[in-house]
Amino acid sequence: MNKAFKTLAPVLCAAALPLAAQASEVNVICSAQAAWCNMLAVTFEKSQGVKVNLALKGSGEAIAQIVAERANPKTDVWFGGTGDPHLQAAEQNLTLEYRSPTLPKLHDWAQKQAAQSGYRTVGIYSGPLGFGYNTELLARKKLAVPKTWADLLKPEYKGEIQSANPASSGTAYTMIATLVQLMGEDQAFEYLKKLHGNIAAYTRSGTGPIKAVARGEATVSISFVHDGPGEKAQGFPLDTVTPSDGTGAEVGSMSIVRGARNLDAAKKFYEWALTPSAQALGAATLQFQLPSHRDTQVDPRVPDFRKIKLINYDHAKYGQTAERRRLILRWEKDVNSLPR
Ligand code: S7P
Repeated sequence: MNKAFKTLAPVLCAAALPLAAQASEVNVICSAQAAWCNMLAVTFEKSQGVKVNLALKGSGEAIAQIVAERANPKTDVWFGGTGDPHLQAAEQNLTLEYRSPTLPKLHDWAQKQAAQSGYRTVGIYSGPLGFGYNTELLARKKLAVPKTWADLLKPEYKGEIQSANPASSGTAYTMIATLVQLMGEDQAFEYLKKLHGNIAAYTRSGTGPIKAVARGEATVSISFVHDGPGEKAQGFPLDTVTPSDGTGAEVGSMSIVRGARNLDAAKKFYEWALTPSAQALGAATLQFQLPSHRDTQVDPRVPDFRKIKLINYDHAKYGQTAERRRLILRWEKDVNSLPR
């Protein structure tokens, strides 16, 4: 055998292997909290023998990256994050149509998310929007627990509230879409202008405000309430409440990127992430969203949806690229430009 061929033979043989046999890594953007993402990566690697290259990004940053990589995708799977940007990615043909055999075993809201995206995304968890508050700070400042959206406008909360910035955060966009659905658009923007006067800071990421409240850097946050029990379990004086006048819930989602380089590994990760044992890793890392697989054990600290006044959030409408862009632009122009 010629020397050059002998050297190249193993490489050539590997190149001739079917893609599936070579798929030993998967590139995942994870938009849940770091502890959960890391646990998913380590457990998947150990149990399935596929290396996970993990990038941690909030929902807003994740969609921006997937749009930027459109011509040359480097991401295979996008796990977690609010559902609206996943629907946007589907609408922009950035994600792959894939019908999981597990779909019938998921809660209706998770299946609906899949159906309304043309099966380009799927619900993996859900969680309601509400308020986090620092119990010690509230007591020290003699402030009442806010119970309604209107309560947040009271003068005594001036400079006490943190929210994320809707331009960068899926959580904050969920807040705008929720208020628009609750109040009607013009009234919601009047509300947001008044709320702006009471806001101490807008954070880049959706989880920033509740962490600041837990650590005593702010008194009240507008946050997903499932992020509360994890902070409390770490010893912070934090509690949560959902507004009694109604609120929205996210459908945290998962999508496979169209043009994924490691498609077989991507599908393997996706199917595994939908299993009850993988979904239980959320609560194991103190993340208390409601899991989408009906057989996943539900931790008692997961918010009880039956006790929350939920609006019938129109994910299809508010997940549209044009609608999201329009509402965020209006927020920038009518609200964020105002002095505080
Ligand atoms: O993991 C907690 C959580 O609240 O964060 C996710 C999301 O990445 C937040 O993104 P933004 O920073 O863009 O708001 C939520 O899906 C999830 O429930």
